[in-house]
Amino acid sequence: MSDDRTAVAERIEDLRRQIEHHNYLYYVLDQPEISDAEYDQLMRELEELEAAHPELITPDSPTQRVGAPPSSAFQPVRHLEPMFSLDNAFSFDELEAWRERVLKILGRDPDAYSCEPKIDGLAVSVVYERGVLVRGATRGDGIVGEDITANVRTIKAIPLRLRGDPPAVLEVRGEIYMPVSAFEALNREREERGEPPFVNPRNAAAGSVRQKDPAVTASRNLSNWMYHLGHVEGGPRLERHSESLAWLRELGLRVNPANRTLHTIDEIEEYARWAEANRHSLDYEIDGVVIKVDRFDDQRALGFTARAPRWAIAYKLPAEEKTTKLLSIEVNVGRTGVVTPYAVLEPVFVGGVTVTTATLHNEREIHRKDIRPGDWVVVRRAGDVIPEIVGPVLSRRPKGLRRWHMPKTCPFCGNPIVKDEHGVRAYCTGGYACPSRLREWLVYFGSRSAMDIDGLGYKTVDLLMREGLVRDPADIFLLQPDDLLRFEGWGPKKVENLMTAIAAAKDRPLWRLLVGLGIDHVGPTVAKLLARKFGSIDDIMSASEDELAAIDGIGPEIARSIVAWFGDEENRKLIDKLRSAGVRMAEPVEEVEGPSLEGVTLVFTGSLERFTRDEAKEAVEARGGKVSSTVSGKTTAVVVGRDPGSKLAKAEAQGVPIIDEDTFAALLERGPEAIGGS
Ligand code: 3B8
Repeated sequence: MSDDRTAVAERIEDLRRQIEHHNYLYYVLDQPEISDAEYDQLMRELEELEAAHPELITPDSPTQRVGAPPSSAFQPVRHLEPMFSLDNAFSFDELEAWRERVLKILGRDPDAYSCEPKIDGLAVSVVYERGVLVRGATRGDGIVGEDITANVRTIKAIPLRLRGDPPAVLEVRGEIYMPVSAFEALNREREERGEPPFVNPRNAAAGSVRQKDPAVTASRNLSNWMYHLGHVEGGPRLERHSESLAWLRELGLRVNPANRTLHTIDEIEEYARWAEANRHSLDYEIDGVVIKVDRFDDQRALGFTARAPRWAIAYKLPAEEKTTKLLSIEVNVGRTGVVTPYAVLEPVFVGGVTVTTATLHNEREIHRKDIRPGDWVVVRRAGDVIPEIVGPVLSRRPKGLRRWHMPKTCPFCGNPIVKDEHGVRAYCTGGYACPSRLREWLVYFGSRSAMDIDGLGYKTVDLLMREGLVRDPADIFLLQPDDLLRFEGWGPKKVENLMTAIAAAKDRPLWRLLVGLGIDHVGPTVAKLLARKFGSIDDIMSASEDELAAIDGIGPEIARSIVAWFGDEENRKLIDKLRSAGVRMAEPVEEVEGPSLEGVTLVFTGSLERFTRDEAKEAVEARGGKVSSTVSGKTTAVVVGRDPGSKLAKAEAQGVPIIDEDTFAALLERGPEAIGGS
């Protein structure tokens, strides 16, 4: 290596060490010593040097967190040691019963317990080899988890390289979680874009970790606490769990500073009370407290049951409930016209948030629980964002409260409200004229699950409706830059972005338009079935209920809803208007995914695990291949599934190649070369 290159390599290594050190100060110790700008400067210098010397890039470089391309599936990985879960105690009585069992097995009380907040996140196992992160995995079934290495690498709270003197192999377990603040920010963004919010931080964390594209995981501000030493080769001799936590911390891993080593059951119960009282001042959600026997030799003596260690227990905190006053019951009109009642509450702090409203589902539910406007009600937030009304406090009911009834007319458009055949769901009959329905519909139309028009959130929709620019989804495509440029805050750049997004949406696949139409029961799955089967809006529109219901995955109720939607004059006008606005109304001629199977003829016998017969046939034909029902000299191969029929014997007799399902899947992926053909 030339002197120059040696100098560059040294500088690169120096930068990496500095960046790791500042990550540690920031994420683990919570004591940054440099500004964000200075940190960015170090990263930039490293990125530039690596760009100039790509041969010096290593996977453990801090620039390489988002490296792997999106993968189609998570590979199974076997854990180095089984990953157990914890048994629960739901009361101090049950906690004391656990301690009695421990006492009985050990013949004495443990001299110390480790008490830890029980993080409500996603359990993860991370493996370091000679200090370098090589693998991240979910718990899975405890024996085999899913390989989420690419996504774990994007979480800055988890170091890519350990500090100090790492052992040859270290498997460490902990929880990936989404800080409450990050969760709230993420949901605000999602709502603004018209996307459904995550129900709680744990779902948000799990959803973020299970992303196919690591770049999405990277954008989610996930964090981590490590709490368990798994398989180790090398390293110091440790006698206690509390020592192992201190060691993990020295290695640069995040270990919760709220963990305590305590000695008596009274201290443990005090700790649990502390956790219950303070759970909402933490920036992570907890659902309990974990108590572990501290000494490793005691842990070994106690061992495991089939599913959990006997040396640890999770004391679960109860879901929080509060009493407040139900001020009134109001209604919302959703994108399909469904009218949903909700409770307006005297603000109450429960489950870490101030609650002012709660959904009430429908009128029947309100009567079943006998909830009346003016009641005192019990509100519960069980880890969910949307709080629930448990029921009224009848002993405190003021005199003369009347039962609530669904209004006869829509409060937004004045049109009649009607009930469905079961008398449960209520609908606004205002159609396109109902501003509440239109607002929700437009946001949904532009959302990522439908036409994916970036920038068409509530704020923009409200403006467009207020100014009378948009009265139905088709109007979106008629917008002109000048319509928008006159509004405050709408500069040329912002206008251009929205116009570009709208223009791109004209050419979305058919299923996205179908979803956007907001037909009851037609979400992405059903829409894709329809698009694949019919290929155009016109063919779907002219299909009968029977034809629709004959499709695998579409039942009579969905079929009825589709026919009813297209039977509505106003809806058909919308379709025409979308068409004239240049919105795609048919699938493009099917583009062949993967290699060509031209000239290949397959015969199937027996049942496949991953494909129905129709799917298998479709996959072959989409690639230009043929499927035949009889084995002949023209047969390229016979695909044999479970319980094959006589075609197998026939193939054997004629010397036709026989392949299994895996080979068939490989054939779809890689073409004839997968079976040695060309
Ligand atoms: C053994 C120890 C499972 C766990 C454990 O905060 C075991 O320790 C476990 F088999 O699931 N969510 C914690 C948390 C979870 C576990 C744990 N410690 N602090 C948690």
